[in-house]
Amino acid sequence: MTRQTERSPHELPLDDHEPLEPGGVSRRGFLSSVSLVGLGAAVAPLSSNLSVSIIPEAMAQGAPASGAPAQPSGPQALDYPGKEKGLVVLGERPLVAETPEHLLDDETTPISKFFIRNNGQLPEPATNPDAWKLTIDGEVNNRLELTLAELKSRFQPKTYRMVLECGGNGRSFFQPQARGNQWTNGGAGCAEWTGIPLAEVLQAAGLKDTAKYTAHYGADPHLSGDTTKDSLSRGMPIAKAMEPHSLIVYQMNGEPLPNIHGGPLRLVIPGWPGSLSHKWLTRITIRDREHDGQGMTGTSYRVPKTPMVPGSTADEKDFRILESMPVRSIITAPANGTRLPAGTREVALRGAAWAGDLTVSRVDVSTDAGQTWTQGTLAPPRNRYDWNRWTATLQLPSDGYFEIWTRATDSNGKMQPPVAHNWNPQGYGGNTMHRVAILVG
Ligand SMILES: Nc1nc2c(c(=O)[nH]1)N[C@H]1C(S)=C(S)[C@@H](COP(=O)(O)O)O[C@H]1N2
Ligand SMILES: [Mo]
Repeated sequence: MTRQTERSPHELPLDDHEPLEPGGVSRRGFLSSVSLVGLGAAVAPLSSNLSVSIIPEAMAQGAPASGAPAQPSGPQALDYPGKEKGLVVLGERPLVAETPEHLLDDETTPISKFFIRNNGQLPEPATNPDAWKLTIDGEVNNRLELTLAELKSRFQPKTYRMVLECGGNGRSFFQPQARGNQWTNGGAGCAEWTGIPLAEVLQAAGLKDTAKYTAHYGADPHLSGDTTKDSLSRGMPIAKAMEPHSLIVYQMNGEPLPNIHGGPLRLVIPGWPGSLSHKWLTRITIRDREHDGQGMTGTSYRVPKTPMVPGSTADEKDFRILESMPVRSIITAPANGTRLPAGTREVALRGAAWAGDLTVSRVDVSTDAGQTWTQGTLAPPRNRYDWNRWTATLQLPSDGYFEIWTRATDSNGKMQPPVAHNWNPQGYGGNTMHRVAILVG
């Protein structure tokens, strides 16, 4: 299912024009040694015969962090039907792959570039999608059992472009290393989702006064094959379920929802951890209390209420469920590792920013490690929960090596921090400023 690139920095084929195929580096924490010797392995778009990479090891992407269980050295490019090879495999069992920031340069993330996160095995693709069944039960007056065909004919579909982001996005920026897939910023994408507002289906089922929380179930078998276990079963307060943008989705970017993204039917619950956006959705049970399914307990999708000593043992009583995701911005062009011609004094940047349930109020960029900042221009979102595309123009004082930093600020005035904040064992909330390295000359 995957292909290992297995290239050392010096073995890159000269005809490889992929701008940022990472190779042969071990990914370290964001702030570990920053060195200019040939540690990274980017192929600069403007100079395919560049012999050394300009990407400091600390900024390289794609390999497991040091201290991770033994894996082949070097990143593994995804090899999956319909997916770009530039996606980076973070895990094979279950299959998890992230999208390097420079592949998030499209306004709407194409399916071919959209990240993949599974907790269990992939179910077989549905042979008759319209016959797929969804059950709504629990604290409702009328238990519903609807086929996808009935769902489509009984309710009015809505289409919104919305960010889907893994709860662990940015995890690799924590030190000491947090447990789980070592996402950089690529556990996110922004697609057009078509589906039926969950609220309308819940209204049709008739919520009882006791209805408090949802519980989501899907068709993906547990990794172990144990049929008594769910690979994942998360839920949310009824108020979030009733938001107009919480959708039961059957189309992605206008196409039938692909199997790898939960087709034929999934939830998309924007702003909150991606784990609520249940794939291969078969049942939503309404509960009279918080859900306790797979992924709801312990320190899963939870953050400390009071800051803990990084690396220390968690007291689970001190944790709360992670709800809205934190503000984040990424630079999508130029790619990390780009080499520009000598004399270049102006760089046009493109990027994206989003802020969970909130909106983005501004994006700023810096070329001097945050001593001075230049404000970017935000394009308006199409609808709530869409990302903001942004642009900025930077002046460079000279040739040489620069790191471009970006930070977004949310509508509550909170800004991305320079280092991952509020350490927790499973590494939620790592929304550090994004950095890319460029070399002029
Ligand atoms: N049934 C099911 N739904 C699931 C998951 C899963 O493992 N099983 N993973 C969740 C997580 S953790 C994320 S981040 C998103 C990822 O969606 P994607 O693979 O379409 O990008 O799906 C969510 N829905
Ligand atoms: Mo996730």
